[in-house]
Amino acid sequence: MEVDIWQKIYQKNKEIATALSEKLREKEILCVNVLGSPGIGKTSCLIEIIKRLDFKSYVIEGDVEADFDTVKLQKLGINAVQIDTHGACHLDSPLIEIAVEELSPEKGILFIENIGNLICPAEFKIGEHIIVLIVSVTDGSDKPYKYPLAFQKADIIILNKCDLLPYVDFDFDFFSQGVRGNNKTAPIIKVSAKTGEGFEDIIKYLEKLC
Ligand SMILES: Nc1nc2c(ncn2[C@@H]2O[C@H](COP(=O)(O)OP(=O)(O)OP(=O)(O)O)[C@@H](O)[C@H]2O)c(=O)[nH]1
Ligand SMILES: [Mg+2]
Repeated sequence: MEVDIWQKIYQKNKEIATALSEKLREKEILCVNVLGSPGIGKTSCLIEIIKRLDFKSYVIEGDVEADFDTVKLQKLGINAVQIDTHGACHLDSPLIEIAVEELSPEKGILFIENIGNLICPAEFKIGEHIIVLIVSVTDGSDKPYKYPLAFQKADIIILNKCDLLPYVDFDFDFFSQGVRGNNKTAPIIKVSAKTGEGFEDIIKYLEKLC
């Protein structure tokens, strides 16, 4: 019985996500689901990406509580809305449907910063066309081995905080072997949202999809 209810929830979420993704595609909006652990620089990377993009950008910010990230983006003139889940560890497609209505995005790119977590957000489709996974050199190089699903689902992997490489033990070869064990194709792009290094390749990648 319990399994049945979960299957129904997953199925309903998937149906809404598929319809939303089609609707956004029809409006020529690329929907990007941004995954990553808490504090690895999701919002900082989004700011660096959006300021370099030629396309109109929108952000749906997901957090458990608080709206600091949305306020930060709005102060920079970025069109952003906040979803607080008040405890839930991932966003789902009915929540995104409501936020999209509030944002009323036009042709361009809609980024959705999912809840900081490497597990549940990877399990729920939310209307995205692509998944961007952001990881940080401060997380340690073993994350692809410990949290395989997020790495399997990623279309592109951004390795952030590379300015800190001289100060942390991060083994890039071990990390990339772990990524390739899960995902043969996603590009791995090294960046620093602090220095702005590395973002050109992400812009090229996204602009090709628009
Ligand atoms: N040194 C360094 N610090 C960074 C970099 N990117 C982000 N930070 C810092 O890391 C902290 C967290 O950055 P955020 O962008 O808020 O991270 P987040 O993943 O959006 O965090 P949550 O939304 O709370 O999960 C802030 O103090 C940033 O200034 C980077 O490339 N290098
Ligand atoms: Mg954030």
